[in-house]
Amino acid sequence: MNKQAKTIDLILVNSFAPRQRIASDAALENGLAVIRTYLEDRDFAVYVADEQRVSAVEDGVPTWLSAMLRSLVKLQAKPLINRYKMLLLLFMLLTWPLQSLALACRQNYMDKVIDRLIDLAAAEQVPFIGIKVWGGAPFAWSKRLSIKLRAKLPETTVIAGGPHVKVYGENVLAQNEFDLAIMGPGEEVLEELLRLRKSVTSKAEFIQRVKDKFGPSKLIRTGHYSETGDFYARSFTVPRYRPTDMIDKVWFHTLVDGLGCTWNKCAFCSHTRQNIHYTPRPLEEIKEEILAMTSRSIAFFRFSSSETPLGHGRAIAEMILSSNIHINYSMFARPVHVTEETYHSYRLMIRAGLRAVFLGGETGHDAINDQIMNKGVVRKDIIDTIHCIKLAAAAEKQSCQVVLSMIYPCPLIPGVTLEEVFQANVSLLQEANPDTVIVNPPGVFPGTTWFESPEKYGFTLSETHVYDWMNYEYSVLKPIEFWKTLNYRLHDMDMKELLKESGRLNRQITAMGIPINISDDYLMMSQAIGYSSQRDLFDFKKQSFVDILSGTSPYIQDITRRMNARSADLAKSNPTDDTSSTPNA
Ligand code: B12
Ligand code: SF4
Repeated sequence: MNKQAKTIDLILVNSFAPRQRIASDAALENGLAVIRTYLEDRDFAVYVADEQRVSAVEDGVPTWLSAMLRSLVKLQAKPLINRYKMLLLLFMLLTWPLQSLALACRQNYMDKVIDRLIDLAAAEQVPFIGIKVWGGAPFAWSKRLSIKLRAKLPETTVIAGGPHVKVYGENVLAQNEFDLAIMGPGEEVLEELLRLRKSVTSKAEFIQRVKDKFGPSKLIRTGHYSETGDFYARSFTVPRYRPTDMIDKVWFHTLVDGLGCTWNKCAFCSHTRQNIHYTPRPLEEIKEEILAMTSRSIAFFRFSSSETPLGHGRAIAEMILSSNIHINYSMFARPVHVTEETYHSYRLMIRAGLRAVFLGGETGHDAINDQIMNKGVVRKDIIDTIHCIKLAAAAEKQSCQVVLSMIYPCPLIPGVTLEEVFQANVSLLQEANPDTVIVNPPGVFPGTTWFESPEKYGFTLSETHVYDWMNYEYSVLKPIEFWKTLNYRLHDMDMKELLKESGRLNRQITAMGIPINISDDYLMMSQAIGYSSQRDLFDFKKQSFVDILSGTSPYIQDITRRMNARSADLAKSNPTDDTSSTPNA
């Protein structure tokens, strides 16, 4: 790790898993770049440690082992072996000890990263370590880092933040895992904490001052998560990526186009923990951020807000077109009651570079969507919105692919059977024909309506439910039947049966010729390198599956190289911007 000339005030660490979780795991690390940029502009020295890189899944594993695993996994995928159950079983048995060895090597490597971080913190006497915590294995790793670091450097404060804290809030601190946690944007509150730390001489004094200022809880809620409205998130920061931030990464930038969602009422959704529903980001700032990125060869964007409402989406598209900006982007959207205006909005957005939409549909059964999901949309809206996007794309002579997200199985209401919901889902998909579908089993997250009244919805949750889910490691690239099971039930189904049922729908979808589990950001980028047919998507699934199962990355590396080259090409065709010559570039 490179030392900085100035004493480091804060080390920011991205947590990571031993294996890939989705194909775009190694997206540009926007959240930590935002915090670093904001704090550096206020004269703090920040060091970012980010192991989340495309080829990093192989780090720590001997080359011979990776090569052997890859060959065996490839053989397993061969139709001849796949057809004979005994032969397949034999191959799986052969692979199993190698898988365990490779995973042990990864764990060992991950522990070494912890030691290196502790050495750096000790050498520089760094007062704060901030961890961007992701769920599952990265959470376990974050806890190991925190425990070991605090044992060795008791005066260093460990602060957790990022996606896992936004979803689980105070639960990430239930066993004193970290000194503090921030639920929401971290940049402004970290500035405050750093100043506070400089004003006292010991960690104990600092923690006391934090309590005096923020209250007794070790969880500080900021931005839209703040309960009082007196929140820290007065500004948006355009992050400055450095060349090292871009090495071995997938060059798409997550652009904060706004915060939250206008509906904010779905019964299962953890985003509803935000107290303010939706705030659009000013267009001028969005423009500035896009141009800052294109000046760094980044022309692919994933909008971050949980929903980009049509009005704001249209305004962004108008700004992009009138500024002669050339980019590709993807976004989350809600199905709507389609009108002429919807069609024209989508045409405009597609003209401006919209290439993929992640649409939350949840189910094709209207009564379930209403009484169980509280989604606020009906089956017709889902079908019409998908058709509208397709028609708009055809009219623009462009491709814009749709990922439809569903929850199945799900809680039921009297008079409706699971089979009826299954059939309603299948017929929805037949009519809507999305490009890809993601089927999630029903997760019960803290702060959601399902979590508040589990019995009303037919869930039986164990005492350790939240803890189990916080640590639950899964990968959307793996068939759902291979996921680990936890102790929770829905109606008369345990988790094994729930996963089996999700798997049944997945198989039906695949049989309909629709590929499953491909994220919108990947769709948007792969189209740019000519992968647009369903056959291409199936091929992508097959090849990336070999990577993930073997813990290797040749395919993802290859496809990333091509996507990044395309990103750089597209970026060149954009207007230049003054901020590109910042000293940190
Ligand atoms: C873009 C995105 C991605 C990108 C990640 C890009 C990136 N580098 O962050 C990609 C596509 C790679 C991705 C992947 C995954 N994602 Co995602 N993703 C999102 C999304 C849509 C936006 C996040 C974002 O960029 N926001 C804007 C930036 C500025 O915010 P931020 O990164 O959170 O950072 C701010 C704060 O969190 C805070 N902060 C961040 N780090 C730290 C650290 C400290 C110390 C402090 C104090 C503060 C702090 O300050 C930052 C600046 O304000 C959210 C949903 C949403 N709308 O929030 C889901 C979401 C975060 N993802 C989620 C999931 C489940 C996943 C996957 C596991 C997908 C999967 N099912 O396999 C993978 C995991 C990837 C991994 N690395 O392990 C969950 C969270 C799960 C969890 N508990 O960890 C979310 C909330 C969606 C959901 N509701 O399910 N994702
Ligand atoms: S699922 Fe989507 S639409 Fe529903 S509250 Fe969450 S972000 Fe909003």
